[in-house]
Amino acid sequence: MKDINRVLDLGSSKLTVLLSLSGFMILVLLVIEDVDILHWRALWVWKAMPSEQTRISAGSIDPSCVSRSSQHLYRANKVADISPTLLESWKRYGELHRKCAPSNWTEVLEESSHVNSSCKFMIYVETHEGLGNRILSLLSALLYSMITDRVLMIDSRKEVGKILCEPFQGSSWLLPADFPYGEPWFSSLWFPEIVKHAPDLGQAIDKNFSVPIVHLHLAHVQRETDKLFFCNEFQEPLSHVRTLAWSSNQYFVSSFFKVPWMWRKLVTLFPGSRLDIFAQLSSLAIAPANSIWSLVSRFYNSYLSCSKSRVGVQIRTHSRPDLASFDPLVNQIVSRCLTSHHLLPNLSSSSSPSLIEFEKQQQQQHQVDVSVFVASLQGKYYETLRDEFLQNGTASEELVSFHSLSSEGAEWHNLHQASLALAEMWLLSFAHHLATSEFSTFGYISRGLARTRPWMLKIRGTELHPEGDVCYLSQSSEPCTHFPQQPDCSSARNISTEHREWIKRHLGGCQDQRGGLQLLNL
Ligand SMILES: Nc1nc2c(ncn2[C@@H]2O[C@H](COP(=O)(O)OP(=O)(O)OP(=O)(O)O)[C@@H](O)[C@H]2O)c(=O)[nH]1
Ligand SMILES: *[C@@H]1O[C@H](CO)[C@@H](O)[C@H](O)[C@H]1NC(C)=O
Ligand SMILES: *[C@@H]1O[C@H](CO)[C@@H](O)[C@H](O)[C@H]1NC(C)=O
Ligand SMILES: *[C@@H]1O[C@H](CO)[C@@H](O)[C@H](O)[C@H]1NC(C)=O
Ligand SMILES: *[C@@H]1O[C@H](CO)[C@@H](O)[C@H](O)[C@H]1NC(C)=O
Ligand SMILES: *[C@@H]1O[C@H](CO)[C@@H](O)[C@H](O)[C@H]1NC(C)=O
Ligand SMILES: *[C@@H]1O[C@H](CO)[C@@H](O)[C@H](O)[C@H]1NC(C)=O
Ligand SMILES: [Mg+2]
Repeated sequence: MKDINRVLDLGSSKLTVLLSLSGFMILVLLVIEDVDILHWRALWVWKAMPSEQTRISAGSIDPSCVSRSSQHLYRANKVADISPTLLESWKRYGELHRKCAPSNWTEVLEESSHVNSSCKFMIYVETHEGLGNRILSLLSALLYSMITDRVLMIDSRKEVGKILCEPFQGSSWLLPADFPYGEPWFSSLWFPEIVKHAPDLGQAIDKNFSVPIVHLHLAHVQRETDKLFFCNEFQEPLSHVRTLAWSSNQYFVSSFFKVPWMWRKLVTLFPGSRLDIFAQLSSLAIAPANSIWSLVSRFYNSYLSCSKSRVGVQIRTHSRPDLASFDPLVNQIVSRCLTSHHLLPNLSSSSSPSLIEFEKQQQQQHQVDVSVFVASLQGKYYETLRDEFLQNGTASEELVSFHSLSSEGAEWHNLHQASLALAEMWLLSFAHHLATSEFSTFGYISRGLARTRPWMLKIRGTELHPEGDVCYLSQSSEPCTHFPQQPDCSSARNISTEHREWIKRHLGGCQDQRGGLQLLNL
């Protein structure tokens, strides 16, 4: 952990920086040859370099998206280890995006003969949900688009397109301003007009798939006909439909692995047991835009980087009238989880433990031992934790500092809160140790980015038990699919033995949601 501090302490030794820069240039020259996408050079270079020499160099930073290359250097688990087949497929997918980006969407949607008939499209519909749900849905739509060779496009009027970088070089994933959007549906559902009137899967089946577009309704509640999306037999006919629209709030990647056709594609992209799919996909496709990254980077370097260890705590309650209320039981559970599992040192039982010793120690070296980043809608959790540690100090006399970026007080759907939420997800992901809330998609994003198994805080609902087991270690860094669907497929029994064995090994229930489905990866 010391080396990442050194990495960011660029002023400390100009000589070292110069030496490593020249080494870096040679490596870049060696590596660039076979990697033609500028953004990904940095990833390759890191893999080629021993971690001790990793340096942020201006040469490797894409000015239009600084976070893309830099974010990995801030993580405890620095190397963005991406499966070579996935990287290859991502490069091909970027090419497809460039070749197929249409100049006239009316022509695409009317299936005009002017449009290259080998190009197919996926419109990601940004629903009215928390940011965690929207990102999970986006990554699911992206992975499905990759394995079905569909160009993924997103709504340029909403938030996701504003807070994330463009993932493809030389091609935009934003639907253009002159896209035939139409009027908002009701007050908040900004479905493009064309999507609003599009047939759903059931109607498409009735029409034998001879339709220009199908709207896939893949939220947590689905009609029987919507669920048929997860049946093997409908994948082939769907592949002939020019445009699909994806509206969802779930991480369906786990469910994809149950569909034989998708499973065969996916196991080549993610071979072996390295199933940190969220981490790999997000490191390719989702990077905070510069406006958000500047906040993240400034916060990290001001408050978190100088400590020996970093802890991320995300406090999100569910199933209660006010999700942002302060509950002393929640506070007790968080405190207890952090100290009993050694994420934080124990509090001292008296308010002034050997003050003289402490004073001497501070005069010699005054480095903060642990910095804790707390994310919650309710700021009082952060304040209470900070005050406890200020008042009592720790039994070991280690220093713990607490930090929080926002305390919004309620959940709003606007660009400002989405920006803060994204920044906080990323700041959490830089921690060496994480404690996140059960059932929270917000927490799933931070652990997925961090590629780590967090401690799961048992603070869901109102019947809380601050004695006993207040948290447990997550079985996986992958998000839980809260509501995997149980479709009634005619092909249900037609699963190969190999596939069945794979499912038994790599898919399990979730620890924080009965009936959930999760990829087990670590
Ligand atoms: N800035 C900030 N916003 C938060 C925080 N917790 C919740 N929010 C807001 O509330 C929304 C939470 O929704 P999600 O991101 O879907 O996460 P979740 O509610 O934990 O997960 P689900 O219950 O599965 O929906 C975010 O998009 C934010 O707008 C927080 O700690 N910080
Ligand atoms: C797009 O195509 C439609 C149908 O062919 C046509 O009416 C329209 O003028 C075109 N728009 C532009 C900007 O070329
Ligand atoms: C149509 O798109 C495909 C990519 O899917 C490309 O290979 C082909 O060259 C394109 N054809 C034309 C006429 O542009
Ligand atoms: C449905 O479409 C397929 C090809 O997409 C065709 O082979 C089949 O005959 C069609 N069936 C009906 C009833 O139209
Ligand atoms: C912290 O206190 C608990 C008892 O409350 C004890 O079991 C544990 O060992 C202590 N941890 C350390 C690091 O001293
Ligand atoms: C903090 O110190 C006070 C004495 O000032 C003590 O009563 C209290 O139990 C201590 N808290 C903990 C958690 O040990
Ligand atoms: C069963 O699966 C095999 C290979 O996966 C496929 O060729 C066959 O068409 C499937 N049969 C049915 C009834 O879906
Ligand atoms: Mg939510």
